[in-house]
Amino acid sequence: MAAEYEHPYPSPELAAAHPFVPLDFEHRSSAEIAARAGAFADEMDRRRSVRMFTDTPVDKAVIAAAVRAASTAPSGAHKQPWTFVATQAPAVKRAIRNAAEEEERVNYLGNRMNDEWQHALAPLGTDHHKEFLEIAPWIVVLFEQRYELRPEGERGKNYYVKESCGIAAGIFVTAIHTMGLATLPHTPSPMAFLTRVLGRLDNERPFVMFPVGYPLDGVLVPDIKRKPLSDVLVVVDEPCA
Ligand code: IYR
Repeated sequence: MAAEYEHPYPSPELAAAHPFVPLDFEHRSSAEIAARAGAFADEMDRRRSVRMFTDTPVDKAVIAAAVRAASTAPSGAHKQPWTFVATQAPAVKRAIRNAAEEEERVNYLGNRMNDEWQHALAPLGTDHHKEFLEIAPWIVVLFEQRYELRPEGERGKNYYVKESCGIAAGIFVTAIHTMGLATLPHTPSPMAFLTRVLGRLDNERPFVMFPVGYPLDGVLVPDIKRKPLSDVLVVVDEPCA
């Protein structure tokens, strides 16, 4: 079924001014689409945030592939406003763990998180101990680029930075799970120490960090349930107003 477009994209003027290429796309039968859709959702439903990793090494190439996947995320004006900073160096991981635990000690023990927040976290049992930051073979920190720093030093504007980085983070988590490793989106708060420890410039701000590795054998995870589809999907068939 070929829909008729009054305003085809790209317009001939646009195509004359900027390069366009044919979409690389594999057409599948609706049966295959349905099977893949269900299989993917089932696979993602097996993903869990993990807080106990082994120290088994993971190849740098595998981390690079996860970042390559994440960096395909759609972004505002295709600015790709992110930098993934990865480390497997024990001294760097130790510095990150120490600084994270210092901040979290204030959060948990110094009452920087209010009672409602601590209550919400109680079933997860998180606390200020972050040993996994030293034990997991890799820590990957996603920095958002608040503005673009061009090679000559001028600033360029980035757009929808948080949204873009959120999508990139989602693809990173998906890549790590799909390849057979585990991670935890971790946001020790505040995260400014990551800028210092990892030597980043002022245009970058830590967005989220990911310890990555193999889950410890027999690791337990909270027995949480996901919201039923009926709670998270609303299909609208008529305009409401
Ligand atoms: N950043 C803290 C607290 C924390 C907050 C939320 I919201 C979580 O879902 C989990 C933890 C920490 O990492 O412990």
